[in-house]
Amino acid sequence: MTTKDAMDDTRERHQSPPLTVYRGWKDTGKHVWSPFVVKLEACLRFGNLAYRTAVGSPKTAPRGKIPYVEFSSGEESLGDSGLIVKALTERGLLPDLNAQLDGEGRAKDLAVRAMMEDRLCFYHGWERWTQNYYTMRDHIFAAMPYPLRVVIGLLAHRGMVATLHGQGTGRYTAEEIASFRLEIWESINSLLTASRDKARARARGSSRSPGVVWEGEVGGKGEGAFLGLGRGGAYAGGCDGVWVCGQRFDLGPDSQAVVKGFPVILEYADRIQDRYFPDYEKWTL
Ligand SMILES: N[C@@H](CCC(=O)N[C@@H](CS)C(=O)NCC(=O)O)C(=O)O
Repeated sequence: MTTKDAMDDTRERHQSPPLTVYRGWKDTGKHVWSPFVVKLEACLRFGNLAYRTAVGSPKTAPRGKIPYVEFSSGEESLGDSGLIVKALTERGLLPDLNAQLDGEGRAKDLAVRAMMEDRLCFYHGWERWTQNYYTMRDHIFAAMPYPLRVVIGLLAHRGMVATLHGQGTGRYTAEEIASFRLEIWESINSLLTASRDKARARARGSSRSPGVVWEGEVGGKGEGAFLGLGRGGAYAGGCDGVWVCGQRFDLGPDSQAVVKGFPVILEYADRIQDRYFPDYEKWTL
């Protein structure tokens, strides 16, 4: 057992976690390749809710996708990262992570999440499944014997291409997709830069050292360091920064090159990683 495994075990034993998060892969001590899983884990950590991880599979998932969760009380399992967070909040297990946002902040939060989940996600899917097919196949289906992997891989590829065509991304050229993707990362970079600059300006007017606390980031328990869409406190984004953090693990080479061009995004992702995932292997581009 590695030190990380031992840390996980200890954390789980002492806090007797009320829920299990099924992540699709074992990968103890690491982020998995699903940004939705990373998003969910981040929300749980922002809210200081202990959990254990397990592999699971889309085949046994309530909505056919990972992540999904099960409660130790034996209730029905729940799927969909956003709906899981909502349900946990309604049950009083997780604080409302957006509690301090006003209407405008919530609207921005929703807009950023939609941009990442309903737009960038498809560009990344296109990059992974059409431009880096073998890497994707061999990671996703690593547990299968090679001949089966070839067949299932081809079926998955066909399904993904059909999905991308139906959704619309599959009808763009590679250049068009590259420009849309860049536009999104530029927007994230602008939000983060504005957030950091506001925090620095605030810090100049107080005894805090510049750059220590970003807009939207506070030191309190369970509060996140996010895009700063909120009013100077609490977590301010559903999965925006988590995507920045989480997608580092499944970015295709072109996306990695794009993100590498934005030091503020990298710095931000490092902060999330160091603060909330110190027990996970650190990723570098
Ligand atoms: N809206 C879902 C999306 C989850 C999702 O797309 N999961 C992917 C992995 S990133 C999946 O399980 N794909 C397997 C499949 O579609 O068969 C959420 O927020 O949880």
